[in-house]
Amino acid sequence: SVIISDRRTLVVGLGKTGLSCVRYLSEKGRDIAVADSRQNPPGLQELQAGWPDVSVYLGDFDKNIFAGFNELVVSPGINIAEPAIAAAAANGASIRGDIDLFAEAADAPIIAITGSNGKTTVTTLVGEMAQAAGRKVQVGGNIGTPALDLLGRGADLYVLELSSFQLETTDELNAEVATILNVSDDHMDRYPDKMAYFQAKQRIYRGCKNAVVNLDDALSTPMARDTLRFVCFGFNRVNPETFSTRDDDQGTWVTFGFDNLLLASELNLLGRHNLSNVMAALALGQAAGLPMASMLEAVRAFRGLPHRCEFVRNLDDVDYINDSKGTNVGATVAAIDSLVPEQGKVILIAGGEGKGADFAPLAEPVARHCRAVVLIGRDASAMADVLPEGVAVIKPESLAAAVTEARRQAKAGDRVLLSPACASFDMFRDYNDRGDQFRALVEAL
Ligand code: UMA
Ligand code: ADP
Repeated sequence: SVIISDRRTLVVGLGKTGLSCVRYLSEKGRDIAVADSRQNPPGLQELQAGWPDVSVYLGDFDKNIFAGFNELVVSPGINIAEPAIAAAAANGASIRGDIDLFAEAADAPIIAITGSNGKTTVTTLVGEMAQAAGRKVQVGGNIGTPALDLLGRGADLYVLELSSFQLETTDELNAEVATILNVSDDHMDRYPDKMAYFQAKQRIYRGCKNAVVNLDDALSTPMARDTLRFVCFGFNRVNPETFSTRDDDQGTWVTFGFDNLLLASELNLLGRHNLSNVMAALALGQAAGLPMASMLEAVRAFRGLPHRCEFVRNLDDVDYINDSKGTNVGATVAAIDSLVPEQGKVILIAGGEGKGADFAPLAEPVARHCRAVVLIGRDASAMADVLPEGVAVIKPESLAAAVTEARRQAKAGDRVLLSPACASFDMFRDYNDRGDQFRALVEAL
């Protein structure tokens, strides 16, 4: 029989996360090995240069190899239902992720943010609020820098964007403040059903001190009652301890309790969904003890992020908007609804790799607000199937042809919106690549 030493850890996956786990665990002196299902994973060279003694298993996951470890630290890009991982778990191995290791080691409070949409925007804004308040803040997680790489930098606050995949392998996060911004379908290629996706997101609240709850989305509410305090946000709900909005003759105010904080017109952001993101960020910062004055300063200075409802140019009285990060149906519905021009209609460019999503929720906003829909990519036909009669649907061969076609369809006062509702991997390196190509094509018109 196999003799399992005291604690052997297999780091599963050798992307950014896997490397951060190797760095962290080897510094702790732990006995580790690495596995990746690819023959040439991205972190291989760095691993071999930095840790030549660590064994690496490449290619299809092997149950017999996995059985030799009593702890697996699995990267978010890998499904924990993989047979070799499930078998190890059934044998009693603990299945963890980088965020679980981080939660154990964190030496400062954590603000943790998940949701189907708006995570990166809210995470960035909260980070800027903390900076404006003079805090030593480190921002990471799904947004880019693996959480474990944030340790040891002298932080007095961590702000983490977390995906459902990262949460699945996290037990108690014990965040100072946690939120689920909103829940709509995403990643249905990785989950058996919507409930499983929703339950993964709920794990963010485990052991948290403050929960920030979106009153406009019931799925944002913590299911377990282990939260000490709630701070809420939502449109048109002026209430104590709640960030909200109120309309008067000056316009739409963002409020806290009964106080007006700032006018929506002071924001440098497009779209009503971004007002929700601003309320969420204020609520998170407030729950973490950031002063209101520095939060408002950061909100007023914030210009949004590229590829998220980003204004590109106006040509012939038509706005071109790059929302390449609209990678699920909920994001695209929000983009259409909140970018309807005052005088015209939307020309939507969408399509790509649909991740098993149901496109049906697009039908209603498209029927109401779109003059034409230009579809590209693998799931163009599946998307065309759900679209209403009476809206022109065009399926060109390339993004370049799509941009030309959109220009041809647009009338003065319209907006051309790239918001694919899909991942980009069938045609592009990633959503940045897709958005950059769109921007270049539009600038060349
Ligand atoms: N992969 C294999 N075999 C393996 C390991 C990985 O085929 O053995 C594939 C995965 O299927 C995936 C790719 O490699 O297609 C990358 O997976 P990974 O787990 O190695 O990813 P990392 O490089 O560690 O990056 C991850 C997050 N990626 C994913 O969740 C897929 C990054 O989020 C995150 O920034 C990074 O950790 C740091 O925390 C990216 C993302 O696309 C931006 N996230 C999804 C999203 O936002 O929708 C969830
Ligand atoms: P995430 O990190 O969750 O993907 P981002 O901040 O990168 O979120 O925004 C991604 C896209 O989601 C944007 O391009 C926009 O279309 C949409 N979006 C942003 N915030 C919201 C929101 N609060 N509700 C619905 N959709 C949103």
